[in-house]
Amino acid sequence: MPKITAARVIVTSPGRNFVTLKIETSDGVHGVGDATLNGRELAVASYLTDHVIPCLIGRDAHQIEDIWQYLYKGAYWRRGPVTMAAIAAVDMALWDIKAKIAGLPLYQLLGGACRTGVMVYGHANGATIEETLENAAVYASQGYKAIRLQSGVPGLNGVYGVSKDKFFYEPADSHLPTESLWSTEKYLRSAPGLFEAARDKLGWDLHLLHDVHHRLTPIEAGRLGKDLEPYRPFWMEDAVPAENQASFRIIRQHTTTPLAVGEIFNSIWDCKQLIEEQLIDYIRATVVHAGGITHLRKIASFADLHHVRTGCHGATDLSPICMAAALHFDLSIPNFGVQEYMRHTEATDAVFPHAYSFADGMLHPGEAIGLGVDIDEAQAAKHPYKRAYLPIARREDGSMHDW
Ligand code: GCO
Ligand code: MG
Repeated sequence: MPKITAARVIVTSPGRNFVTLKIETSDGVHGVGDATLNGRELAVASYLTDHVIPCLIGRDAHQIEDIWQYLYKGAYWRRGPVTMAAIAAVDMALWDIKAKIAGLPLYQLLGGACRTGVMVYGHANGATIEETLENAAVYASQGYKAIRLQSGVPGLNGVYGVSKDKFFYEPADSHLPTESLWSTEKYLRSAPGLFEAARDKLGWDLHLLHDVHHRLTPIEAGRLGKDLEPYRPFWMEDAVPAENQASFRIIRQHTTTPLAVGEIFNSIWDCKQLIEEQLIDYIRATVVHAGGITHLRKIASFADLHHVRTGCHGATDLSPICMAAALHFDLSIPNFGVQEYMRHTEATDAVFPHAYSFADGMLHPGEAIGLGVDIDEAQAAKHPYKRAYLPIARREDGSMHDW
């Protein structure tokens, strides 16, 4: 049996912070897992180094399910983003090892390919509607079949989803949280115009998506969903903060716009009611933040029973390791919907050489054995950790709003 002989955490910041777990085995095979938790990276690094790695040494690397249960049940303190990102990193690395030993790309171990590629959506954004649509046209010309549209709101000094750099959107941009202004009234006035203009300019063949980033109440979300209906959006994402799952009933009562939620979910318990009551259409939980491939498969299987498809989070704060894991997963499940794909910078790609590739609006994990991604430790060492936070949002009266 391949025994776990060593494991270590590598923190690197090629433009943004990433936390990686590398597990080595007695067979000489190693595996990698993403453990990045944007803005709280070192908490997961410590959880792994101080509390998980000592318990892994000597274990049979093939026992993926048992190790998952051991780390989840054994901690006593279940769930939460730090714990679940740490467990996810172990899980990814062990699947990587198992597939490498089998000599197969991981998706073959997950049941094989259900599709020829994974449809992805890119991010078009701009300070104005015109700028957003120009940007969207560039994505369309690159072959994207699905595009997320975010635009500045007149009267607000910078809103969620609108970045300085058009192609490398990176919200965690400062050593202390920056502050942006929010007005629900102004946003609700401008958002439908973006979609109306988008259909005029881009036509009806593209899937158009929008992220509300937890900014609305259920009844406000119902109204926005209704206002967007004529433009047939692919989805409206994170319409409200989702701690209260029952609140989605109100949104559902008012609109047929498809709903997506879950990029910050950590386990099936965060979406059990949402899925069971068919209150959503897409579940956005990811490999890294929802307990790894082992747990995400459970969520996806449960979702499949309730007509819910997947739409995994894929922002740049998820490392190429998570992206590779997501692609193997996406390729192998029956109820895949779409995969978010924000390109990483060249510096990040140099730290994480990978086999996945983009063509015709689709990603494919490639045929390399394992996850098909690795960490170049010499490259990683060139980029020391740099504290960085996501911004916060305040309303016009100075009170805190959801981000
Ligand atoms: C998305 C997300 C991101 C998050 C980021 C936070 O839909 O891609 O909302 O933009 O803000 O991943 O860590
Ligand atoms: Mg989002």
